[in-house]
Amino acid sequence: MQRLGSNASSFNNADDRKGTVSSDAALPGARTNFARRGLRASDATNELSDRYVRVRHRTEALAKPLRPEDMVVQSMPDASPAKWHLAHTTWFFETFLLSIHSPGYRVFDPGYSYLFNSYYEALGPRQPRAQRGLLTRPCSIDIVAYRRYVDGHVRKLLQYGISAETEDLVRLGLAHEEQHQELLLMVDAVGRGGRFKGMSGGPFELGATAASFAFDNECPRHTTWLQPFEISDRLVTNGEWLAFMADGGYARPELWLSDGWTLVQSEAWNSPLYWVQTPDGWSQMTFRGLRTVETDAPVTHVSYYEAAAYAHWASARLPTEAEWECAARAGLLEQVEEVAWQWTQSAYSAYPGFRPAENAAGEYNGKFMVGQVVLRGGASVTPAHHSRLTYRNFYRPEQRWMFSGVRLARDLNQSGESSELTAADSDFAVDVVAGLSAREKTLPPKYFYDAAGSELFEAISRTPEYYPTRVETALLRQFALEITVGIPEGAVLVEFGSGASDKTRVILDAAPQIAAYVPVDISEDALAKAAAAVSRDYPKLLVAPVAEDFTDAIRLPAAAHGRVKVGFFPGSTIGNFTEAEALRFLRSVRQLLGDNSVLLIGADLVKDEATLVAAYDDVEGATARFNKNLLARINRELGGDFDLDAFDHLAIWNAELARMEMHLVSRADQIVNAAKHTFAFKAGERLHTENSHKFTTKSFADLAAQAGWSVSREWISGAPQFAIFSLTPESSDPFHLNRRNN
Ligand code: AVJ
Repeated sequence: MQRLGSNASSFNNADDRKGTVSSDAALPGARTNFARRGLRASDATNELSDRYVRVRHRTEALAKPLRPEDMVVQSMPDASPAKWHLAHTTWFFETFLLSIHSPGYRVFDPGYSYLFNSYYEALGPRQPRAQRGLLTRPCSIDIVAYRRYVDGHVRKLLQYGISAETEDLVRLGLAHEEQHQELLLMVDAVGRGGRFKGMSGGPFELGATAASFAFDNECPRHTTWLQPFEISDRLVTNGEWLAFMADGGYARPELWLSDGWTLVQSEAWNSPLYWVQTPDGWSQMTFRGLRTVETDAPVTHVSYYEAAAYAHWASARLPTEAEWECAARAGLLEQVEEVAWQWTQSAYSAYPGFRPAENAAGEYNGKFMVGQVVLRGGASVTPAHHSRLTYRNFYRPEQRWMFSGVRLARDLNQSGESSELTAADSDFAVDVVAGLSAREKTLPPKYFYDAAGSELFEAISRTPEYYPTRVETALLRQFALEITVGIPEGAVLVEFGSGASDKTRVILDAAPQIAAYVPVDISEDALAKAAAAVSRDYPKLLVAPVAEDFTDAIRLPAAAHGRVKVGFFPGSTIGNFTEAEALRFLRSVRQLLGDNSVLLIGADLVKDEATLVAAYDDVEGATARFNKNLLARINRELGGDFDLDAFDHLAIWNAELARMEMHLVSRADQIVNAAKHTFAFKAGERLHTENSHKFTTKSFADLAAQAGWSVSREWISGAPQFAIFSLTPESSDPFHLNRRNN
C-alpha cells in the first residue's frame, strides 16, 4: 500500500501532463491524451480505491450539516445547490468511467443525464444552471442512493485491476470531485443572515378562501392595505442574537416594551430559553443534549418581548401578519415553515367579518382572541402540511418554550426606497445616521466646516471672548524667529488642516529658507484659493496642495521628497480629537515626516472655567450659530428637517476630562427626519457636537511621548494661556514606536 505522499505526487504528475485542471473542461479531449501504460500493480489499485473512498466520503461530510431543505437552495444563479453537486460528481463517474469501462453497467436512472450534466454539449440537453435550484426531485435520499450505487460499481471495477487509461479517469473524477467540494463550501445558503426584500404597498388579500381546509380564524379572506415595506428573507441567527446580547440587549430598558422590561428583571432573562453559559461560551439544551450555540442557525425560543427588543436594537421592527403573508406568497421568503414560528407585530384578533365555526369547533380559536400575538410560518416540529401561508398561530407575548423565531421588517418610504444607506450615500450621511442613532447622540466636529461653517468660525475668532486664534497668532508673531530658527535650507512645510493659510504666512515670513509648502485640507475650494494666494505672495515657494482629510493616512507629493519636513498644526485642533485619535494622528505624522523632522503644534491650555465657557458661548451668539450650522448642513445636504430654533446651544467645562464640550439641547420632545431616517429627541436630550481638550504642558508632553515625539521647546502666552510646542522625534530607533504602544 502506498503512502499518501507518493499518492499525492503521482496525482501531480498526471496534472503536469494536462496543464491546469479545469475540471469538466479537461474531459473528452483529455482522455485521448493519456498514454497507455498497461495494467497497474494491485498496490496502486488499492491505493486508488482507498483514495476514492476518502474523497467521496469527504464530499458527504461537507454536506452533512445541511438539512434536506438546505440542499435544494440555490443562493444565486451561478452557484449550484448542494444536492446538485452531490449528484453531478456521481454522474461524472457514471458517464465517463462506468458507462464506458464497466461492461454491462446500467445507469442508475436515465433521467439523471439531463439533470446532472453540467455543460457537456456532446452529451445532449441539460437542466439550465440557473434553474438547478428548482429540482425538488430526485430528493436527497435518492441522491444518496445514487452515490452508493455508483460507488459500489467503481469499487468493483477497481478491485479487478484497471488499465492506465481507466486509472487516469478515476483520478480525474476525484480531482473533479475535489473541485466541487470547494464549490460546496461556497454554498452560502446555510449560514447567511437575512437580506431585506422590498415590496410596494397597496391592496392585499389576506386570509384563506373556502376552497381548501383552514381554521375559522384564517377566514374570511379580505382585502387589507399595505404600506411599502421590506422584509428579511431569512430569520435572525444565533450569531446576530449574540451580538445583541454583547451590546447589552438584555440590560437596556430603552429597547424594551414596558411589560417586557419588567419580565427581564423579574425573570432575570439574559438569553433565549435553554441557553446556558459555559466556560467555552454559550450552549443550548436541545433534544440531543447540550450543544454549543450554532451561530449560523436561526435563534429560537424567544418571547415576543425579546423579539421586539431585538428588532428595536436592529433599527427594524417585526412584520405585520399581512406583510408576512404577502411576502411569503410572493416567494420572497426563505425559512418559511421549516425552522421556527415567527413573531409578527399583529395582535391576534378577528378578521373583519369573522364568524366562529358553528359547532363545538367554534370554541377552538375565537375565544382566545385577546392578549395574544400572531406567529406565522411553521416549525421544524410542525407536522407536514399542517402549516399553510394563511395559518395563524398565537401565543402570549411572554411565552418562549415553543419554537419561536424572529424575522425583521422595515418601513419603506412612499417611493419604495429603503432607509438603508448605500455606497452612494456620503460619509456625512453615514456618520449622521450612526451618530443620531446612538444612545448618546453625537456628531463628529469635522462636519462643522462646510463653507458656511468656516465663515462662522472666522466670525467666532473675531469675538472678544474667543481668544485662542488671536493669542496663538500673537505668540507665533512674537517668537517667529525662535520657532523657525532650526529649520534648514530647502525644508518643506506640511500644514494639516491649512484652511485659509493665514498663520502659515507668519512662519513663511520668518523662515525664507523654507522652499516648499504642502497645505493639506479636505475643503478643495478653500485649499485651491489659499494655495493660489500663497503662490502669488511667495513666488519662489513651491506650493503643492493635497486635498485630503488630514486624519487619513496621506502621502506627500513629489515636491516634498528629499527635503527636511516641518509639520505645522496650529489652532488647537488637536484638542478636538479623543486621546486615541490624537495618538493615531501624532503617530502617523511621525511616520509621514520621518526621523529628521520637526512638528509645530498649537494647543490651548487649561485655565479658569469662566474664561473657557465664555470663549465657547460668546454673547453675540457666533458660537451658537456655528454649532447650529451642523443641523443646517444636515438639512441642506441630507434632506433633514431640523428646526434650528428647537435646539439650544450649550457649552460646558468638563473638568474631569479637561475639555470644553459643545452640545445642542432639544427644547422639546420632537421627531426629526434626516438621511432617510427618523430620530426622536426627548425634551432636554443633548446632541454632543464637539470636544475641545485643554492641556497642561505636562499632559501635552505625555501625549506626544506616547506617539514617539518629545517636546524640544515650548512657547506659552500670558493669560489667557495658549502654547506652541516644537516636537522632534523622540528616537530614530525604528522599533521605538512599537515598544511604546506595546
Ligand atoms: C478650530 C477646533 C480649534 O475647538 O476651539 C470654536 C473650534 N469650536 N468654537 C476649538 C471651535 C467652538 C475650535 N477649533
